[in-house]
Amino acid sequence: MAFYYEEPSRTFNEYLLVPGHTPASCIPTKVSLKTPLVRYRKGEEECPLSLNIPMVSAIMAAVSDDRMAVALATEGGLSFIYGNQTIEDQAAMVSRVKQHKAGFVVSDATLSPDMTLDQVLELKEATGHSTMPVTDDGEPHGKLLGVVTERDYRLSRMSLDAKVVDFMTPREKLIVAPAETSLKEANDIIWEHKLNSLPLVDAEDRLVYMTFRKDYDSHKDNPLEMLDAEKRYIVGAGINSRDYAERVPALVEAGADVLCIDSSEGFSDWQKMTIEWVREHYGNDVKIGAGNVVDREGFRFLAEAGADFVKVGIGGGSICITRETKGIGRGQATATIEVAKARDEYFEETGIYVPICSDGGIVYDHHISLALAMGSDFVMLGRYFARFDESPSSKVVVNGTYMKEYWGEGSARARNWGRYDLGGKKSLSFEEGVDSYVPYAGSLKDNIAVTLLKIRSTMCNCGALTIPEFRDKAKLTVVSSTSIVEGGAHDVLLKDKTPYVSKV
Ligand code: RVP
Repeated sequence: MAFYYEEPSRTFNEYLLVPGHTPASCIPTKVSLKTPLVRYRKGEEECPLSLNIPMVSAIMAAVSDDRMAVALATEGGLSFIYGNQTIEDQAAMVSRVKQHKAGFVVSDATLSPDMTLDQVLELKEATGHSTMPVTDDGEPHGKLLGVVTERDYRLSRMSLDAKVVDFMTPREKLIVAPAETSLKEANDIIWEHKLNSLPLVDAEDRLVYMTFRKDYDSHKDNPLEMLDAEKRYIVGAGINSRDYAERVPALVEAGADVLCIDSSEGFSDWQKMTIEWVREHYGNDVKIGAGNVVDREGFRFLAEAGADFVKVGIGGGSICITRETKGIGRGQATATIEVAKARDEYFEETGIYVPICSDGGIVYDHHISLALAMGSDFVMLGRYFARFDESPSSKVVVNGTYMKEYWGEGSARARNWGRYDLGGKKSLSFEEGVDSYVPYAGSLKDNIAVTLLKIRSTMCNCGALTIPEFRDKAKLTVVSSTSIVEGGAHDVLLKDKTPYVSKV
């Protein structure tokens, strides 16, 4: 006979936090949102890789490319570059993120000496950069021959056919610094010589990085940046359980800091085999998360298989129709609560803490707080990030309003059938996701600042300054459907009738 759960499975919207005592010392600016990303022996060692904010962006073509990865790592989170693309393209995206050192830029507007003024203007228009290094081969790491800025050409007097070599500021007139120069030293040189930029070169005079006056300031403004030992941004990448023997080496070579098996349902031998392959070839050096699961058994299976973190959630994603098409899934809150208990139980037994990530179904900012209170170490979001300038999808006008496109990995548009693969030869597929629009919301930086302030404020309402403390102190209550109505604006005539589009 089938097993029946006694309680219905619930979503985040059915819960509220009951505030606790807030000591005077407990204020939002003092809250730390640092949280472990990968397994470790808690109490005995430091977690080898932690997030500075508990948010990662979804492994989706509409969400996580290299641009998103840099923007989110700057704020203290992490992106998993989507895997539904060729191995070469995905590795190239990872490598582009790793080439960004905080405050140091690999030039993406490099000129060769025989280019024309017309081409300079075109590149300026395309990249938005007006300072362009000139190298012998026009590549970002070629031999440095000069620099072109707006001060080097006069459009009213010069022919558009003029060659770069004839109007650039040549190498001998440039102030440069060695590649090992620290950001602080570079900034001192910039100030001392009243420069706007400073090229860093290696012993053969090849260009390594450009540093700009403004980048030092922005680096100082981002104290939570996720950086590796060489001050490069930390980045993750999605993999599948089919081509890992080729994909994983390419991603590791490109510098991915953490991998995650991307599958709609992860309680399977395919995931175990993928993790085992990684352990056999890389030991514990390569970090790999797995999922998704929604119960204790699923968690145990992946934790015992060696997963570095476990993702939780089936069918809760905003673009996901898995529950409708296949009838599998579980309310996201219930799944998170049960898997968090399983994680704690596993820790009690083994001394090993395997972080969990609640993935999908975050609609409001306070859902993130609820997920953390319920035991999630961090959350994965798709819709949330898809709305920002930095997401790879197009911005379009729909009925007079700016929207961004957002489609599921199981939609006909993505055709990421591998994510839903259950082995065997596949001749027929069906959709488990939709293609949609989400309201355009502006820059990631501005939005995430508000989201994080709300999370920190909620934590203070519960008297907590850290995520573990929040989890220990949280008191959660299920709310009735009528009290959900009471929670919104009610029994008043709203002056502003525009729908509340900035739902996060
Ligand atoms: P959301 O943040 O609610 O938009 O959900 C994002 C999550 O939805 C992803 O991290 C992934 O787990 C899931 N997803 C992605 N594509 C699809 C689909 O097409 N069904 N689902």
